[in-house]
Amino acid sequence: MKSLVLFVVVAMQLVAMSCSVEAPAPMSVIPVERQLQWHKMEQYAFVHFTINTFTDKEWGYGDESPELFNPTDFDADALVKVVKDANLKGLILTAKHHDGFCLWPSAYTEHSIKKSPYKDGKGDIVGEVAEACRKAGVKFGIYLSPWDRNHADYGSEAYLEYYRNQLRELLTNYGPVFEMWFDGANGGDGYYGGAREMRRMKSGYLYYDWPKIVEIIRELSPETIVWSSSLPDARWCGNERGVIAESCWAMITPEKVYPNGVEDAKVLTYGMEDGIRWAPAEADVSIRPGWFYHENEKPKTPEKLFDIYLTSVGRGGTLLLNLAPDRRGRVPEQDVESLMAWRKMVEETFANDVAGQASVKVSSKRGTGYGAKGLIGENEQYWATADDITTGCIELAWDKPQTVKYVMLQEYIALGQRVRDFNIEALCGDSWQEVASGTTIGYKRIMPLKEVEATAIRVNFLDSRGPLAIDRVAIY
Ligand code: FUL
Repeated sequence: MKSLVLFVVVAMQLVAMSCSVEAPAPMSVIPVERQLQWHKMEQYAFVHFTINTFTDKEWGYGDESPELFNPTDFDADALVKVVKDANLKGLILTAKHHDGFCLWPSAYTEHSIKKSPYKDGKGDIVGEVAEACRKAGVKFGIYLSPWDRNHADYGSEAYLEYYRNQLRELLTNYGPVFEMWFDGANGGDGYYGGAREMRRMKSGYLYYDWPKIVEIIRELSPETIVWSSSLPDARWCGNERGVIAESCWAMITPEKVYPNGVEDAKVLTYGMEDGIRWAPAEADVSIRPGWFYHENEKPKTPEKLFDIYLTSVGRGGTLLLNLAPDRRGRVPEQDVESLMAWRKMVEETFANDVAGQASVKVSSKRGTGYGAKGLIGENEQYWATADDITTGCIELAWDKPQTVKYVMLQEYIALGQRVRDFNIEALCGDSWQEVASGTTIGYKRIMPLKEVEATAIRVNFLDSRGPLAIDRVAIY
C-alpha cells in the first residue's frame, strides 16, 4: 500500500513537472498585439483614386480644379466587393494624394470633394468607402499624403497644424482605421496657394515631426498600424515591385534606416537582426504600371501576381496590392479578371497540405505541449526546443510518394524572430536531396522547391538566435 501511495505521488509530481514546462523566453524585440493581427491579414488592397484619375497624371501639381473630380458610376459597395472577392482583407484609400485634393468634405479646406460635381458636392468618398468596408467585413485604412502641393503654407509650422487637424478629423469620423499610410515623398515644386515655387524639405523625416503625429494616432486610434518613415509599426520594403528580400528581419533601428533623415533603402529591404523595433516589411505594388488609372496601361497577369505573392507574403511581410479605378470609379474589368484568376491560383496551389497525412518527428522538444503536434495545421501550439538548443529538424514521412512543390514555414513570432539558416531535404527513392535552402523565416516563409516525388521531407534548422519556436510547417 505504502509503495502504491509513493508511486502515485511520484507520478503526480512527474505530471506536474511536465505540465509546467515554461515557454521559451521572448526575444528582446517582439510584436505588439496590433502587429500580430496585422501580420495575419497577409494581403490587402491599396486604392489610388483621386483628381489624377481625371487628369491622366501620377502626381498632380496642386492647381487642379476640384470640378475635374467627376466619376460617372462610383459605387463604394462595388469597389469593396472586388477587394473582398480577391480575398484581400483590407483597403487603404488615398484620402489625399500629393496634389492636396481631399476625397472627404474636410472642415479645414475648400480644396475638396465639396467643390466637385460628384453628388453635387454632397459626396464623401472616404465616408462611403469606410462604410462599405465596415458592412463587408473588410478593414479600412487611410493614405494621407504629408506632401501637399496645393496648400499655401506647405513647408511651415502652419501647414503641420493643418495636417494634424486633418489626421484628427479622419480618425475621428471614419474609424476604425487598421493602418495609416504616410508616403515618403517630401517636397518639390508645386502650386502652394499660387506661389508656384520649389519647396523641398531637406528631410521630410525631420520636418513632419512624426512623434507628434504618432501621438495623435495612439490617442485617437490605438489599434492603428502606423506605416511611416519614423516610429513605424510597419515599414516600406524598399521597392515598389512587391519584392521583399529573401533574408528579411522584422526588426529595424529607425535611426539607422534614416541616417541624417534620408532613408537607406537597402536596410529597409533586409531589416536588421539587431534592430530595436518590430517594424516588419510591407510590399506595396500596383496591379498596373502606374498607381493611378491610365487608359493605355494593362494590368499584371495572374502569373505575375502569383510571383509577387511568393516574394511578399511568402517572405514574411504583407502585400499591399494597388487597384486603380477608372473615370467611372470602377475597377476596370480586365483588372478584376486578373485578380480573380490570381486568387484562384493561390487557393488551388495551397489547397492541399499533405503534412496532415504525414507521420511527423522532431529532433528534440522542450517538453509537453511543445512537440510535433503543434506544427501541423492551424492550432494554438508550436514546437519549441530547450533553452540551450538552437538547431533541430522536423521530418515528415508518407507511406506513398508525394508530389511536393512548396514548403511553408512559420515561426511563432509572438516570441520574436529567431531562425537565421535552414535547408529542406527530400527523400527521393533511397537518397536525401537538398531541395531548398534559406536564411530567415519570420511570420511566414513559402519555399518553392524544384518539384519532387518524395516519401519524406526534412526541414533542418541550422542556426537560430535562440531556442527554436516554430508555429507551423505545411507541404503542398
Ligand atoms: C509614393 C507616391 O509618390 C506615389 O504616387 C504612390 O502614392 C506611392 C504608393 O507612394 O510615395
